[in-house]
Amino acid sequence: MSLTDILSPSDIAAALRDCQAPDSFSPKKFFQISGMSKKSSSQLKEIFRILDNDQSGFIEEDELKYFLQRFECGARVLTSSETKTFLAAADHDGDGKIGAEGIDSFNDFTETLE
Ligand SMILES: [Ca+2]
Repeated sequence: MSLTDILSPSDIAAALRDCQAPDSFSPKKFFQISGMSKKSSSQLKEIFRILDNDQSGFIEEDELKYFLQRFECGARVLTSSETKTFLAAADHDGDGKIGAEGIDSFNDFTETLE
């Protein structure tokens, strides 16, 4: 299973294009453009599993840093401020990583942008 089995490659490309500039990454925007915001909970769970590179059951800060590269290996890494903002937005229980609650956190990003 890879992300392109779940998401359309052209949507992924568009989402990556949108955040090419450092510090321009917005989780909500990325989820919308990539089509992740339209995925079901079980599909988001698959995506979570792919992002959890070491299969620890959590997405740690290190894995989040390489978030964009999971979509395309040539993509940039997130800056430390982007990583921290993303983590803070998704880490509801404050343990410094995105865990079981992360699926719900992902759902937060699927809310419509204002
Ligand atoms: Ca992990």
